Amino acid sequence: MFDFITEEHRMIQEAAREFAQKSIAPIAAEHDETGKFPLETVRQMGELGFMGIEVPEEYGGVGMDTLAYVLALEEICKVDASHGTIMSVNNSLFCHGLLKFGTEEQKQKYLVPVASGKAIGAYSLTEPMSGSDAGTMKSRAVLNEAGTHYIINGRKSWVTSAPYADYIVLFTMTQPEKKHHGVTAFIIETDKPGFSRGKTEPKLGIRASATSEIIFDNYECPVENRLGEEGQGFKIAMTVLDAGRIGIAAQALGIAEAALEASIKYAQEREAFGKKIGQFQMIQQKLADMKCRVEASRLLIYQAALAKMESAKTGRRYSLEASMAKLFASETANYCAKEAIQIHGGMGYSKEMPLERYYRDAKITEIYEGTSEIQRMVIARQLTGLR
Ligand code: COS
Repeated sequence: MFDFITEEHRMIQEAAREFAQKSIAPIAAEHDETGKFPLETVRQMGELGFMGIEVPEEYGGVGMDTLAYVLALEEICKVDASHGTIMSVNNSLFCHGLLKFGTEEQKQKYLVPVASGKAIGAYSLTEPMSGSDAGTMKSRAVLNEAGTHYIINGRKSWVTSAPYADYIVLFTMTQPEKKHHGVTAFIIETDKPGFSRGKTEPKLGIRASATSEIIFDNYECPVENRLGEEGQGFKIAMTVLDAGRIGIAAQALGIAEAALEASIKYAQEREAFGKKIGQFQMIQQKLADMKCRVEASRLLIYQAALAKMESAKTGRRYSLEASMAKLFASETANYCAKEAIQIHGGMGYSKEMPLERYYRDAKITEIYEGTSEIQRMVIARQLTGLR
């Protein structure tokens, strides 16, 4: 039906499906319970090429396109959204930024190991007092007198994968008086003095993905590790988030589909009042509404992926398409996870089935990489041209 999806796309989708079912499904519940980071399976995902799908082979990736990325990510998230979070941050928020804005040296040194999955990448924008209002950060980078290093101080929060990340793309203020135009991006090596990790967040969902604070105490960042120009950081952060939001939409779609598939099966098997529950109109309505939203999400995600691919040629911003996909798919994931529990009744509420995990995991997709409120704001601003 979708002739833009090629044989190659189907192959990576199938490979991701097989890996997720064989290697992630057996450990997903346990990692959710313990909150243990799944380092072994993440490394295996790297070996399979899932950690740098859109990165050209010369930089350690597999050189495929955004459609390949969303198809693979959806399959991983259908089984476990935590693995998907780690995969999506590595691919979109780290690799995409390095690929688009990095120098050749930066790509060789940092993109190659992260895209090949030998190292883990992260992205740090949020601060304790700066979340949605990303232009108001308090952390600072000051160039030393010799002009060789930036001295970075401050605290960043909610950094996905930070406890295990080797490299982090950091956004911080170099010229606070310039507000958005005073933000600069840097590539941080996490094994250097002056860098430390704060508390790991205890989370409602995506519990196997590790999220922590990071702290900079006179961290010396060489000038050659600046990503882009001074003052370009906010645009880099937003451009990268546009890519990231397509990934989160694919993650949400995976969760929604898992919830729908479980519900269809249950509706076919479970009996009440002498009938299969799928014969009752109130269950039929839920299944029908879930299915429509899942398929509409898929179309918005394909549209956003195609817009991003086109943007590589034309430079046109795809913020509208990315935010529409993320908004709709994340609300669909929450809707489907909630309805799936209702269809399953007590079984849905039990930890014996993964429905309650889908429900907890779905919630974050409406929050991270821009809340639903922020997505609506981006969409409306794109429509009206007003700020
Ligand atoms: N791509 C390129 N440039 C962008 C952009 C994008 N997607 N979005 C904004 N910009 C540019 C604007 O064009 C503007 O540039 P000029 O000043 O040169 O005209 C600049 O960035 C500032 O934009 P704007 O005035 O719209 O900034 P706001 O402070 O109003 O913030 C929102 C815009 C709210 C959309 C932004 O702060 C945001 O996305 N916040 C959510 C952050 C987020 O997702 N956090 C989660 C982090 S990951 S867990």
